[in-house]
Amino acid sequence: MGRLITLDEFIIKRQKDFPFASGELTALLRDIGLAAKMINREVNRAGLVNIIGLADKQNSSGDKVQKLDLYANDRMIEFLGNSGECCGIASEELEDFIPLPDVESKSAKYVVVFDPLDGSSNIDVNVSVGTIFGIYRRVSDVGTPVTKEDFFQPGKNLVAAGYVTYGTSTILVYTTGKGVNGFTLDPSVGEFFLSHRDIRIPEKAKYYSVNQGYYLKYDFGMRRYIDHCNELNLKLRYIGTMVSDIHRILFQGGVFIYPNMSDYPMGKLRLLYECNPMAMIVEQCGGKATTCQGKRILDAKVTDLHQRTSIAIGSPRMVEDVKSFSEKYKAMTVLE
Ligand code: AHM
Ligand code: MG
Repeated sequence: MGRLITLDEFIIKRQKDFPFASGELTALLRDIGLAAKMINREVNRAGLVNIIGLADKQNSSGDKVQKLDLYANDRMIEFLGNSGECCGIASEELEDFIPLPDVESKSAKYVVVFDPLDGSSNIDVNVSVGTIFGIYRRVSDVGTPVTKEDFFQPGKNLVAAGYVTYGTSTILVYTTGKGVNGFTLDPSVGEFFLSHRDIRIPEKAKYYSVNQGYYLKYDFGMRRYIDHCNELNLKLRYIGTMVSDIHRILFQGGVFIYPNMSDYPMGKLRLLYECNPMAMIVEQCGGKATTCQGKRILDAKVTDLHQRTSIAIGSPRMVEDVKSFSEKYKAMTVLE
């Protein structure tokens, strides 16, 4: 067996694969890896240091403590802001984007979008959560403040995307458009090591992942698709953290669906921070990511930083089935 490869070594080795290879994207990915280690440390200590729960609480020593998702948000901003490679960020936790000033008069070319801690409803109960990120090249002129057009790019313009899952192990998975690789954190040495090379998603599988509790809030096509999964005796797996559900699907196959529903007619999940980066990763693994009506997620026009979309993502044959059911019952698509 060869020597273990660290995330940093791997990123540097792969730099030449990238069309604009100048080391900037490499440095940016490394900074995100560092932020992930900080977030991981805090996620692991959350129960001990009492930073779960609501913001603005005091801990037992009377210090003000921060909610974990805000902590994660701050670490991402801090590491990206000091990198000198990122000129602007947009986060699920912030209303508007933030332009970042030049660092040491270096003008950055990239903007980063992220969900600092996905799966917030699971934080307090020790169920796995994750960080999702996507990187675009800016479209406005280098050296000027970023504009909203830099963020309103379709997902197909992403130059890199990734996620970190803080589960039984902490795993960082990323792509720069040449396949997908995963790295597991060895906490004893504080390094991510290459553990999952060139991940490929199974064509189909015996798993489906959807919040079936909302069955009656879905349209007829979605209800019939769920009935179909039940008739086939497929196994339902739903963690309630998109990152973790999709991470499982990358290896075991299956489909993750967050449909349009009466409470969220456009779907609940965010296009920029959640769906686009995960769609790039899944497509790079040979999977598919569409709306529940079959439109490719990465082609969706972005008109709002917090735009929502429905999503069906995972094994290609299963994502196509979702579209077939939507088309077949289109005439009956009434959300009650
Ligand atoms: P969050 O970013 O506020 O955590 O919300 C997104 C999460 C996803 O990770 C998950 O798939 C979904 O919301 C679960 O929603 P629900 O509880 O409605 O099924
Ligand atoms: Mg989220």
